[in-house]
Amino acid sequence: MVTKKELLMEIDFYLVTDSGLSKKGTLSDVQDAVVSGCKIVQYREKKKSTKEMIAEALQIKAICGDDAIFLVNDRIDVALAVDADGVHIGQDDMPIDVAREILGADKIIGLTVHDIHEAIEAENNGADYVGLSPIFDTATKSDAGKGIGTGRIMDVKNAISIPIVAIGGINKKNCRDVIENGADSLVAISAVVCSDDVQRETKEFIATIRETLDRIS
Ligand code: TZP
Ligand code: MG
Repeated sequence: MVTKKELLMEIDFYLVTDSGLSKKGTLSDVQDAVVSGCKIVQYREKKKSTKEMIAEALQIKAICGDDAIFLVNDRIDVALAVDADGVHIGQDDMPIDVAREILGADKIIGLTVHDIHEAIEAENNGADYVGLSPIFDTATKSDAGKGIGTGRIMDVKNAISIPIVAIGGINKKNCRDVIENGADSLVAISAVVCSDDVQRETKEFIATIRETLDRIS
């Protein structure tokens, strides 16, 4: 069986949940994305109680099963409570070495980085992948800052060997450019969860990413 860490090397479209933006709800979005071939889901929930999050996280974990990696944003306690595959944390969250100590070697830890220096530090401190953010301006995260542009992705790619997940303002028009410039995977929140058809959007993102990766390899 492929381990979740091995599966991390195969990710293309990466789903991050957003219950505030979602048209059909978080569980529906996860279900639609996973049946459409999405191999990684991050449960990002800023408004619900810990109790509600644990209940929802268990349902997401069940949907992901062996098919998709299941990560929890920020909340290491919630990830531990439901035995998620890992966490995604930011620069101001728990330091990565402390998170690793708590979670153990087998869990996946993703870290948000904004530049090449943070990316190198993330790899040196044991991150399994970096989320490079934000590539473009975005209204989805109010404190995301200005888009760094696709040109910066390749600089990061040349400096680290763990996977790069691009995030921020990505849609179907600009996603080829993101992959051509060195991203291994990408997140598109509003472009997917605000849609009427999350299955169609997920499939189209995956097809475009795969086609672009094949063309440039
Ligand atoms: N982290 C950096 S940008 C962002 C997050 C969670 C929001 C991305 O959302 P969208 O709608 O894909 O721009
Ligand atoms: Mg965070």
